[in-house]
Amino acid sequence: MEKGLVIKSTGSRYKVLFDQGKIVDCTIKGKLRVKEIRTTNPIAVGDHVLFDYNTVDFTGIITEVLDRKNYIVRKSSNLSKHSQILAANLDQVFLMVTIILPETPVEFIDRFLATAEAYRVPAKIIFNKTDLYGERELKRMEFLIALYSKIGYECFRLSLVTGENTALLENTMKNKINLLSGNSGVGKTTLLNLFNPTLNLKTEEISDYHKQGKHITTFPEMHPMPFGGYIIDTPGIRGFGVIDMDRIEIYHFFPEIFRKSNECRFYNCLHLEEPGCAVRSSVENGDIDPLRYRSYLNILEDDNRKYR
Ligand SMILES: Nc1nc2c(ncn2[C@@H]2O[C@H](COP(=O)(O)OP(=O)(O)OP(=O)(O)O)[C@@H](O)[C@H]2O)c(=O)[nH]1
Ligand SMILES: [Mg+2]
Ligand SMILES: [Zn+2]
Repeated sequence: MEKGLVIKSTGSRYKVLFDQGKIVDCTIKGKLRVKEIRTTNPIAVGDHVLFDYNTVDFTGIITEVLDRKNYIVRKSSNLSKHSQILAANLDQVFLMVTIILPETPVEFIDRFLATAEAYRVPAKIIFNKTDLYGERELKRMEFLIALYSKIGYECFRLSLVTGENTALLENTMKNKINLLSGNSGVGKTTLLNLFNPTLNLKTEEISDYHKQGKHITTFPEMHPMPFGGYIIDTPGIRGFGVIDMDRIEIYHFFPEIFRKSNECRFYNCLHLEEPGCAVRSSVENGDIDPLRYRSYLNILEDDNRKYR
C-alpha cells in the first residue's frame, strides 16, 4: 500500500505522484465509492489516495481517496445536472480574464467567484494581455479592478509578453496548490510554460473568426512549479455553470450583497421586489454595482428554470 497525489485524471485512468517524484498509472478498484458528492468522476486531481502498487508491471490500483480539505465542482452547463469535480485540496483559485481577444463577460467572472465562495476557496482575478490594451481597454480593466478589489478579490494586471507582474504572481502562487481557470484563449497554458519551461505545453493562436481559443486542453492537470507548489490547468471552458445552490442561498456567495442583506426588512429577502430591501437601495445608490446585481439575478433565474 502506497500513498500518492493524483496529478492527472482522464476519466478512468489516473497519474499518481508518489515517493517524492515517481509517477504511476493507476485505475480504480471496482467498488470504490466516494461519499457525500454525486459526480461523474469519483477522483480528481489534487486528491490524496492510497493505492496497491504492482511492482511487476509498475501500475497501481487506487483503493481509497483520503478526506478532502475542499474541492471545486463545475457543471457542464448552467442548467445541467451533471457535475464534475475539477480539483481537490486547493489553496486558492485564479480566474484569468482578458478585456479583448477574447473578451471575458462580467457574468462569467461572477459565476466563477460565486462558485469559489460556495466552496470556500479563496479566489483571485488575473487580467492578462495588458500589452494589447489601448486606452479604452485599460479604462475597462481599471473599472473592473476597482469593482472587484472593493468586494475583496485581489486582482493582478499581467502580461505574459512584457512580463508585467509575472514575478508578483509567481510569489503569490509559490508553495501553494493553485487552480487556474478562465475562458479558452486567455493565456493559461502560456503562463504555465513561462513559469515552468520544462512543461513545453501546446498553446494555439486564437482563431480570428470567433475571437476565441480552440480548446486545446482537455483534462485538468496538475503541474509542479520550480518555485514550489502546483498549478492546475483546467480545460478551455466557455461557461462556468454554478453548482446547485438553494435559491435563498445564492446571495450568500456575493460577499457585498451578503454583507448588505442583514439590513433588509425581511430575513428571507431575495432582493427582488421586496419592500425595505437594503440590497436594492444599495444598487440604486451605487454601493453595489448593477453588473454584480445583474449576475446575481441571472443565477437566480437559472435556478427558476430548473423547476419549470
Ligand atoms: N499579446 C498577448 N498574447 C498572449 C498573452 N498570453 C497569452 N497570449 C496568447 O494567447 C493565445 C492563447 O493562449 P493559451 O495559453 O493557449 O490560452 P489558454 O487559456 O491555455 O486556452 P485553452 O487551452 O483553450 O483554454 C496564444 O496565442 C498566446 O500566445 C499576453 O499576455 N499577451
Ligand atoms: Mg490551454
Ligand atoms: Zn433584500
